[in-house]
Amino acid sequence: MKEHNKTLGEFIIENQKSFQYSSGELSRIINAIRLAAKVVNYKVNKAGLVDIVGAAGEQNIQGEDQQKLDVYANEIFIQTLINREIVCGIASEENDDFITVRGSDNSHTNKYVVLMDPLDGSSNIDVNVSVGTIFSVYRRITPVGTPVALEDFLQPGVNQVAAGYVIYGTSTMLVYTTGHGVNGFTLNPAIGTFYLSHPNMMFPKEGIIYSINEGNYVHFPQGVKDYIKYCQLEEGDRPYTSRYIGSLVSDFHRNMIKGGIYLYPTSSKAPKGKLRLLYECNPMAFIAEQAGGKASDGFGRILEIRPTELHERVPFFCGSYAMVEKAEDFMRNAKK
Ligand code: P6P
Repeated sequence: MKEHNKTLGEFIIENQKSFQYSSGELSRIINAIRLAAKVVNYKVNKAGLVDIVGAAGEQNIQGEDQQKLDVYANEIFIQTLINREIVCGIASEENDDFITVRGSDNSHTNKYVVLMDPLDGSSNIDVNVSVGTIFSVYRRITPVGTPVALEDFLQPGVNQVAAGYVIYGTSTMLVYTTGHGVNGFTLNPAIGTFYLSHPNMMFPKEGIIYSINEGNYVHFPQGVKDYIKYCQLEEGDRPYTSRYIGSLVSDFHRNMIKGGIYLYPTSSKAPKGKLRLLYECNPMAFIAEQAGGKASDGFGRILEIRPTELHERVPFFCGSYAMVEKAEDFMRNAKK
């Protein structure tokens, strides 16, 4: 009899011995994400039917109009993580400051911090385009028993113990890594179970898809302009194909399966880039490297950047290894 596809729960149990810390801790983190993803998925799929679409009338720290689903997703992920008694702190794109989380015994004995973008690409909700949740997990570095501190969140990406994303698309998937490869699980909505559908996901070393908002072309650094012209050149396997959904999780996920590069460079409109280091670039970079890809700020490894602020932005070049290397070459040569 064909063995059924492994469920996420079975996968976690099978692999928790490879988690560098206590086995149960990983399960509680991923189980919290799993439950929250199912709840948010239900609302995202109903967005056109219930009064949950459209701006919530507030602005987040980024000065972006908060969509009601942003606010809803943020609350669901925060509450689910708190209830699992595993985190001592949470940082979110939607919250100006980090949240200190006490255990049910009012202590500060939980050992993990989670940073997240609860609903990335939310401006696409009203037009029925895929959106995603991105999360990043660290072990705290301040003493257990004391309140979580900003330095627990400002760790370089190389310190992540887990990272992943949920993509609410034509199907809903949870894709994550704990440093031992990348695995993708697809939700069967009829029974509310995630099944292992994409084991050991790997970026093709090369690809023919480049993802960038070319509307900003005139504002890009010369190296990026040169790379775009290289992609459009009639030579070898070029011109490449331009695919840009405007939803990082969707562009990243497609590029990881088909091969490609995503670029969000600096521009005169976004002098440090647009994407946030801690809860967008670092988790996606961890996944990319675990899948044999590469993630750079145009000159150096994303995961080695030492953060200084919770919501800091960095330029982001991420995807198939050879394509990111090529883009870095153009950035370095333009500097000469
Ligand atoms: P632009 C969504 O707001 C996001 O953070 C990413 O998901 C997406 O790739 C990017 O911004 C789109 O930004 O400036 O091209 O609309």
